[in-house]
Amino acid sequence: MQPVSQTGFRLAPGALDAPAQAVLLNEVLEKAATAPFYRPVTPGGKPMSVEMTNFGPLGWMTDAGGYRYQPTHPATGQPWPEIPEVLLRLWAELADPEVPPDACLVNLYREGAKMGLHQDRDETDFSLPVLSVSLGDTAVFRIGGTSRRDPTTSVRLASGDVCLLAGPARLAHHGIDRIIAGSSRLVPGGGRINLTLRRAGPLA
Ligand code: MD3
Ligand code: FE
Repeated sequence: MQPVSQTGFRLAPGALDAPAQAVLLNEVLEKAATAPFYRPVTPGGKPMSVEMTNFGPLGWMTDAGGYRYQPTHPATGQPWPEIPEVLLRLWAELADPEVPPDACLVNLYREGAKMGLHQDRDETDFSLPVLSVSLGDTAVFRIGGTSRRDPTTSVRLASGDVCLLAGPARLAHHGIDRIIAGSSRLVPGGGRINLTLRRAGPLA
């Protein structure tokens, strides 16, 4: 495997300063009041430790029916809230100025939550990057290569960090080993919120 610095993985540490983090978090929590976080269940029937909701035209979900994108919240049946404007601006600057994202997955990690090593392959087209924004407690993130057997490296994602996964890194295996509880005081009740912007549907 190539070093992570050559695979299309770009980390912008502290891209959002403390006030910008607080403003974004407020907007996320406000939108989550109408599209509440819920605990998804894997196709195999196991509840995930991460809680989720989505913003935008399409939201990623999993249940007994499988992994997919859908336009409505599984519990409320309502369309997902709009993607926060500040995230659309970040996407235009860092990911693609022409094609907007159509999906923003919001992951909530309370103490002890993690996400196993996986690839993101439920999108129609993998040519656009994925952009991720971290808020709250620091995460120990693991990223490897396109083969599950490729070696992995560990990277800490702290509050305000933005990372871009482009090119070969777009299909890299990755996961969250653990959250460092108490490393930030941003999220009420403690924990970490990750926002991931993607183009899930066709490009045109
Ligand atoms: C590397 N989320 O939602 S964000 C996911 O912190 C997911 O909640 C993690 O993996 C989280 O699917 C990691 C950073 C990230 C996002 C997408 C990627 C890394 C990625 C797609 C390809 C490769
Ligand atoms: Fe992922």
